[in-house]
Amino acid sequence: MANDNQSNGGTFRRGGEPAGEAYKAWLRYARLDREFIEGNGYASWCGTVVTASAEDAALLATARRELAEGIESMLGRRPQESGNADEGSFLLIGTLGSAELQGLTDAAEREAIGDEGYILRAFEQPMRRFIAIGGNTDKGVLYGAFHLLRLLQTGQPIRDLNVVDRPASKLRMIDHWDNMDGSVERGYAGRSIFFREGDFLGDWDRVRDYARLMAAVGLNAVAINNVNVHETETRLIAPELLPSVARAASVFREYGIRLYLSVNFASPIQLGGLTTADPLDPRVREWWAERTADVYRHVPDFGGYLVKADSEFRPGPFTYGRDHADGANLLAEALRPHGGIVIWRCFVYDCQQDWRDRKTDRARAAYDHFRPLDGKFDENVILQIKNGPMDFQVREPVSPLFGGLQRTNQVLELQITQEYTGQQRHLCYLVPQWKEAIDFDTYAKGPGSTVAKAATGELFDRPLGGFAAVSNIGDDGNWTGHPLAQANFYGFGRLAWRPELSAEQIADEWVRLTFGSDPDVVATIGRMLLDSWPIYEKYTSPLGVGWMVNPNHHYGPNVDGYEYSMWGTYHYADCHGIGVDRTVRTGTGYAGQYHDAPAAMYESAESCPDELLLFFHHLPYSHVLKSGRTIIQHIYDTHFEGAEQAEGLVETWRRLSGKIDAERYESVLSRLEQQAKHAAEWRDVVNTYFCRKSGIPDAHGRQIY
Ligand code: GCV
Repeated sequence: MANDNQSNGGTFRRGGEPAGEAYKAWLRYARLDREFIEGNGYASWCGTVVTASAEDAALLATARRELAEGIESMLGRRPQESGNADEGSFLLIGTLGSAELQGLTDAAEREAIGDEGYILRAFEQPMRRFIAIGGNTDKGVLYGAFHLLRLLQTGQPIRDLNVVDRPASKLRMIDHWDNMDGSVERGYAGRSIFFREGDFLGDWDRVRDYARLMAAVGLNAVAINNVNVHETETRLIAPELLPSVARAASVFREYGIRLYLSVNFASPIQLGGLTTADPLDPRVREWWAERTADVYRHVPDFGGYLVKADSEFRPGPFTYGRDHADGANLLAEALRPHGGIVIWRCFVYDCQQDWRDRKTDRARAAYDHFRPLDGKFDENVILQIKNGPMDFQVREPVSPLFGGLQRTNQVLELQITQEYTGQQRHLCYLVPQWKEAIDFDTYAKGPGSTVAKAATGELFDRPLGGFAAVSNIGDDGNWTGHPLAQANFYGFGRLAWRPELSAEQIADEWVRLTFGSDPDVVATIGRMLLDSWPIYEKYTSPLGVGWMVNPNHHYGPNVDGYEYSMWGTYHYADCHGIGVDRTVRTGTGYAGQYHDAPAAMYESAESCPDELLLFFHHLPYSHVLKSGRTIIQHIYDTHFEGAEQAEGLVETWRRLSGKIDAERYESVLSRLEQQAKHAAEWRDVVNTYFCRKSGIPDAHGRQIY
């Protein structure tokens, strides 16, 4: 199976040259062992591709091309194309309604796979043996093709293949925070792949390569511009930029991905020359209806608008004394005739708080704003809710809007880009963090009411729902800055498709696709990934305390960096203790925003899990944790441990020398070395701060400054 460390091609080309290994990411299609190919019958099954006739669907052509190129790269021989499904050995691709595939499934199965699912099944018949890749739609077929390619690349048996699969949710989306000057807000992998100097960059080959990577993990939606929509980006929906938007949309369309745009709520003023953007003003409604119709003239399958309103100085309905349902429904009305949707963000809070004010709690804000509006949003509105109530910190509880909103479509927003988790200089595999959020039980309808079910729409029987995440992609040759940060993008796509996959499964799969199946490589990188978030948490933020970072760029330790600021981000450390009292009894009442079981768990320091203790409680440094250690000793111990483990990652990686191509090996090594150095800085700053503040020495007498 694939255990070489150079692949043999695939479709990626950069400037006419074969792309580097890192560029190919999870679509390397490394050459498989000859013996393995023979032993598993790959060559005979995959020697010919038959496309079911009478189909002219665009995505079938994409599926056929992907299969041809992937198979050629892995098996060393390009499959033949044929129209003859009567005899021989072949892959049969097509929609289930076609004559060739019609009899192969029953109605129940066709129903089960929905619009985007597929069956993947091996048939052995007297005159012919074939693997059918069939979907109700050509999009399903494309996903099925990528599934088969994944099985081949990871060396799975295909002889008795029988897969019936569909995505858990309708919306599986990537949000880019790309600006048209080419910068990427919170981007750590170079510049935008879409924009440069106020215009589209026009590197459509790269955009196509990106669309392939997305489709291969089942993603079906992309917003290409930052939710902070500045002046130039406001014009993305104006006539002069729409042809380029259409061009971008057509590239994504080849891979079944719909394009969305982030829009400026004040567009009617800034673009339309009106004096107001009041959502209830008929002129404003008319303006949005007309502009939106024009967008659809250019992009008939345009996905819709993503909106950040009344948040961090962005305009919104509050200016006009209207609420967020008024704002979202305004755009929903404009999009409805065209089948588009509004994705409206719940990241709304007071970012000009007075730090002396101990009553206002930013964690409460999203729920306080949106819970009263439950049921007031139009059917084509989806509320996009960040996983936690604050802002993508290393550790946060789940937003109580999950389970709190019962009559509103919702989508879970995660952050792949590592703003607060090491900025792609540190290794931090985020899938375990996301899994905790996705698996969290809200108890909204009793036990088993998980966030996954709320987000997919299953829990409250909502028509729309899904998962969105902020991209970590840039124009770096390896897409993500840190080569191992590709695992986060891959992992998000896989989870959005199937939230019940485990972090371990995803890591294992990603490593095999990306680095080959050498058992030592698979085990080592898998372990490094799985350990990385706990390690990062140890040397940075203890027990649910966040924000101990340098203001603005958010890299590196600064314990009081946000303590006396206007952003509502405090830990309240003094000489006695630390943490935010968010209980109902004595604190801000945030804990009461959850349903009974989680609310009770968080309300009491006894039952609150250690890792979130200081998020919910203000406690003395001498408080004893469930681990048996005091808070202060926990801070010291974890910071020493975390920094040591970060150093350990360097050593672990070095053992893979010679087993990984030099480009990726060196690139990861240099980042791990930086991480180890920087983890020591975190350790010393945090330990010293708390030692000085508390006056309590480390029980083990280690060096603190
Ligand atoms: C796009 C955080 C980030 C901002 C980001 C914002 C958001 O505050 O620091 O860069 O803005 O979240 O999600 O809107």
